[in-house]
Amino acid sequence: MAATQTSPFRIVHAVCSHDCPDSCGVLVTVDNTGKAVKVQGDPKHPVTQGFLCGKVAKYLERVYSPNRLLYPLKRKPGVPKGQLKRGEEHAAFERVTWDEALDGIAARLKEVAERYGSESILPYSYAGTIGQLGFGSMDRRLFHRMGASQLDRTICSEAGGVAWNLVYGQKIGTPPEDFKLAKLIVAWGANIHGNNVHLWPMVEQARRDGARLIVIDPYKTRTAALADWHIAIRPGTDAALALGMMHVIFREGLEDRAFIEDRTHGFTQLAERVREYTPERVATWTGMTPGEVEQLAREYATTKPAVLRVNYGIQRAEYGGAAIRAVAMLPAVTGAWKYRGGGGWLSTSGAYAWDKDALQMPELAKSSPIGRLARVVNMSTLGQALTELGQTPESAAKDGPPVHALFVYNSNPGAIAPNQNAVKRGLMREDLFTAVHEQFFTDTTDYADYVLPATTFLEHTDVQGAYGHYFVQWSQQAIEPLGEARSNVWLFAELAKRMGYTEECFNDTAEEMIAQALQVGVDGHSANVGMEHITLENLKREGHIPVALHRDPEGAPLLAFTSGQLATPSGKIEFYSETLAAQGLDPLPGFVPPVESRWGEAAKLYPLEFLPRKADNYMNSTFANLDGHRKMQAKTMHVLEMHRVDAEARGISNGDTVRVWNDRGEVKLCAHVDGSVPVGVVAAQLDWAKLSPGGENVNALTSERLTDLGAAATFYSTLVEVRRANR
Ligand SMILES: Nc1nc2c(c(=O)[nH]1)N[C@H]1C(S)=C(S)[C@@H](COP(=O)(O)OP(=O)(O)OC[C@H]3O[C@@H](n4cnc5c(=O)[nH]c(N)nc54)[C@H](O)[C@@H]3O)O[C@H]1N2
Ligand SMILES: Nc1nc2c(c(=O)[nH]1)N[C@H]1C(S)=C(S)[C@@H](COP(=O)(O)OP(=O)(O)OC[C@H]3O[C@@H](n4cnc5c(=O)[nH]c(N)nc54)[C@H](O)[C@@H]3O)O[C@H]1N2
Ligand code: SF4
Ligand SMILES: [Mo]
Repeated sequence: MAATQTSPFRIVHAVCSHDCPDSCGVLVTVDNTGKAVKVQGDPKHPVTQGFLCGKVAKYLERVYSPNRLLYPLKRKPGVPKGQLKRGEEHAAFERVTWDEALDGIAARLKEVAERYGSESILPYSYAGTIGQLGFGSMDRRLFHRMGASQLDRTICSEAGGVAWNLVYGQKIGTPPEDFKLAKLIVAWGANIHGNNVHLWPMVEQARRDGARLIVIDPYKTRTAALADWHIAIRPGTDAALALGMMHVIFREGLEDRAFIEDRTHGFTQLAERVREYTPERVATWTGMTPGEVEQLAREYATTKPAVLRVNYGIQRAEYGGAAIRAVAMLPAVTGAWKYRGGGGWLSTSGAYAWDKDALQMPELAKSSPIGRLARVVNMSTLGQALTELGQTPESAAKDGPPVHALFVYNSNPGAIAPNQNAVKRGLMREDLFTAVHEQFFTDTTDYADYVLPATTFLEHTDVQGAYGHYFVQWSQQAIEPLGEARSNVWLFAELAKRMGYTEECFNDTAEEMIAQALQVGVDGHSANVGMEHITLENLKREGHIPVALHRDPEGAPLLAFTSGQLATPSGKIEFYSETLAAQGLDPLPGFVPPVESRWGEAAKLYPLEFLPRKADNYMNSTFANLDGHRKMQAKTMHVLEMHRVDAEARGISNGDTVRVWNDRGEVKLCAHVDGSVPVGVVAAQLDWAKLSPGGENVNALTSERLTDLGAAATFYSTLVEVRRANR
């Protein structure tokens, strides 16, 4: 957006790149010295509506924090790896130039590749930025060319994504703006107020017009506290509830027969399956009464439009895939998709047909030393990858070499990866070389050989979609990088050159790559269906442009899944999946209790179900190091929320220091009796490990067990026991 000639300020259109469904349009005010002086939500963006969340409203505290990493660092000779106290990190490192850092890293990676094979190099990244370039572009080009192991990015949404796509073929749904029109909103494992706050004004508008809000969440979130009905379901039992609702719906003839006939596949089998899910049986699993199951089913099936906001909470459980499939089928059973403001939404990311091949260039793997795409390592089992993979002759023969070099960016695995003690053991290995590209010293940089300074979204250019709305957005660099901070694109392009790679693609600029991501049908790449009208030029001019899926040519919102062939094998909404049957998996959704649940063997030793939660004022582990954000979060920090019954059974009173432990680890927290949890469930929040008492956070307790679909992490299927700590 052009600045007026006389104004001492410019306003730049950027996008909040944190891992949040809202992907807010951000207007950055920059003064004539080049300093950003204000960030505000774009008032013209229909979902941002001019406001930012509490975390990012204070963003300049992050950008200009005195603790930003400003130049490359190298571990001092002889200083062992391991957790450092906040403020003492600098002493472990010495400042080097970018040239020294890049040459040093390239030399080590070459040496590792020669000695152990290129697959012993593992990139580790997730969603520090969800800009298309920052998340995955030049980095993938480099690592494909290198023949480094590929990373299966499963830590967040794979179980749910796979499950949703099995039913609908595409991750799209009701536009958030249409929630205003709903008469019933069900937030199912979705903390709208905390994690998706820009949906909240739509919910409020609907409620002003008479809608009811039902929240299904074991934890009494801010959203649950504001609901008309909060169902504190037991963790991991959502599939049972959804199937029980269908049982009631079919028994009472509340389904939409015409819609089912026309749009779905496998109704007969589904109807047969749900017969066993009587409200009485469902009640024993979920902790609800049979009457509540019936009431929910009736209210859901008879209120129109009814909309589900399903978030990823329910798929961080061992059978989270089955749970999302079952819940996702509800609007197909009742025909809720036919009504504007009805239906539901897990993610909108399937609406964005970026040309990923152009961005990531998997064909470069052919020029790598192994001449093919490399093996895939699951990021949710990082502990195993660093401590077991390839470390016995059998594993080496089956899985390939051990990991000898780890390149971390966009992620803080020292805090966010499950089974933290295994991860730490791995990071401590003397024979592991680790480089970390970061904005701050974190739990992970304490184990790095090199720490490289990264830019924030104010300091680099990118393009972004969203998983909570339908607008492609242009994110323009607003200020010069602080110190010697550099973007992901810059770093991986430079590193490619130091590795000796001469392909032209390593010279592409950010704008060229954005044009590639948006290109239509070039070089045999797929056309960007629904994004054909979006170009770099008009995006720069407009700031945000809706994808075509969102509106038909007359401008009316499209009703998802109500017409045409879907991208499922049958072309219809699939209740029954031949794909799963062919893999020997249950083709229908069913309820199986997690191994780590009150029904599992381990519950004899560890009887409490643990929710290691996200903090409302952080973004996973991001922001936890900033004092302003810590202050906002202080009330529930390092607190174990317990039900009175569980506390009394253990002689625990409010304010007691408690040990929370299982086979994998232990954390010390302060008991909060009468917390926001039902009987049998305890909850605590994710913080940085190094800022937690004892130097370990909640992920010391979580496991590397994977979900039924998508091989994803199971943070919310964790059993623990709790005792008063000896003081
Ligand atoms: N403020 C803030 N916003 C965030 C994040 C953050 O850390 N802080 N993280 C971002 C990220 S990475 C993501 S993926 C998104 C997604 O965010 P969500 O998927 O909404 O994330 P969660 O908070 O993990 O889960 C949502 C709710 O599910 C509940 N839940 C847990 N287990 C169960 C269960 O078995 N059944 C049911 N019904 N509910 C259950 C949890 O108590 C929680 O309140 O949010 C993003 N937004
Ligand atoms: N116990 C528990 N564990 C969890 C979860 C939970 O709910 N409970 N949630 C899980 C989920 S859903 C997710 S998505 C993961 C998230 O895991 P991560 O994606 O690792 O998320 P963050 O903790 O936000 O760490 C991101 C890091 O990237 C850095 N960063 C930001 N922008 C850039 C950039 O442009 N370049 C580079 N190089 N770095 C950048 C930030 O400074 C930050 O340290 O955590 C998972 N872990
Ligand atoms: S974190 Fe989410 S709500 Fe906050 S500014 Fe970023 S996109 Fe918007
Ligand atoms: Mo996530």
